[in-house]
Amino acid sequence: MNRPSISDMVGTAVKSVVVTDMHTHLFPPSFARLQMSGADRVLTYHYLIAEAFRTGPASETRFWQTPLAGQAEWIYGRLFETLSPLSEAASGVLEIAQAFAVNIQAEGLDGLRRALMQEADDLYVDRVLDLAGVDRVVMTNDPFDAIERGYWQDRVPLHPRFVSALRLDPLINQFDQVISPLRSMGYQVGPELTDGAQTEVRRFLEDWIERMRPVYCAISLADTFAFPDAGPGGRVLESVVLPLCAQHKLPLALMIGARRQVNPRLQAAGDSTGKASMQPLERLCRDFPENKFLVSLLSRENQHELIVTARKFGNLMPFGCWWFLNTDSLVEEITRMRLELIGPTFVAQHSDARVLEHLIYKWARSRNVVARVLTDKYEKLAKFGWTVDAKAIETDVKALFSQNFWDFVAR
Ligand code: HDL
Ligand code: ZN
Repeated sequence: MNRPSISDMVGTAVKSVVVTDMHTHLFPPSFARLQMSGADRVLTYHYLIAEAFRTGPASETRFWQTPLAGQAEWIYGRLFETLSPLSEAASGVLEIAQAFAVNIQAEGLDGLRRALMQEADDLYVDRVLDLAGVDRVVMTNDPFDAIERGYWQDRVPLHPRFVSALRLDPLINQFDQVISPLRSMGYQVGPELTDGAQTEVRRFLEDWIERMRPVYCAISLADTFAFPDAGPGGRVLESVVLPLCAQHKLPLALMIGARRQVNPRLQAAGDSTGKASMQPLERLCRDFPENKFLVSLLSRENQHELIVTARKFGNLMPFGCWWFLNTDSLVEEITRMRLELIGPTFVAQHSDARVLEHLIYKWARSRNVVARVLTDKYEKLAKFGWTVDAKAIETDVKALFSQNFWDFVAR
């Protein structure tokens, strides 16, 4: 078993594995006002907005007042015409263009506009998911978003390759701001989190679990997340969300380390990262053994200790290389660490895609990096006399890109 033959087997398995993308911000075409696709959406990805504002003086106010097409043209000028598109997100635009046979240097942004579909229909969605080798995408569904809430209440049809996840950020992080929307939806809650109010919050969650049928519940949390916490969010988490998730056998995804709006002028592009303590996570995994936790941390400095924590708790499933960590070099570093410390027992990646066509470059990159790392690891097994065969590699690769997730969320 030499390296080239191992590399071929790994490459084939990783290239052909059908991925479950277990955390995205994508919506199906039936959620028309929230669904994002097309060249102008690709170019105005908030990652690219942040990068474009580094290329010289510019007014954020004027940018936000500019219509979408103008925003895209400005970003294109700054990131593709003045300098080379060397960043992960900028080069991702080239990979999307290439997938649609667009020579963007020759055809420019209009060439991409002609090739991509701004108002995606189900056929286009299937085409892009197939191009990316993605079977199903898990959404981020926020019942506190009035537009999204309307689609669910109207029972609009859901494309079969879109799966729901119930996002709870406002309830846990801004409880005072959800009191009014909850009351307007008919739930008797007030500023005091009385037993009665907790019962009503639980009824609210039961109703949305029934409506959305989520595969997990999710919360993003700041680097300063503490547990237990005497504030309303901490009490809702401990007294309502955890028991409810346990009862429904719903994992809770904890995405920790997001420092929101460090630069508000950049809006969605204005968030940053911070190193979190592992202790709240240890307490949750230890003291709530009947709960399951999907966990992703945003700080590079947290990655090793997350994996060590995962070695301590089987109800902790590390997932993905989140947001600022989704770059070739950091996906490689994190995937190596994970394989070396917990073997193929984690969810290798999620895309966090906001725009449909993002799936194409985000998954192509992750496949390449994971294949490179796995080849090294299988070559080592062969060196120690282990028979490395295609079937075993396929099983491991499927586990990393899909099966570990579905096994973990199975009820
Ligand atoms: O909170 C989250 O789910 C993050 O992924 C944010 O949406 C972030 O803006 C993002 O898009 N990261 O990729
Ligand atoms: Zn996200």
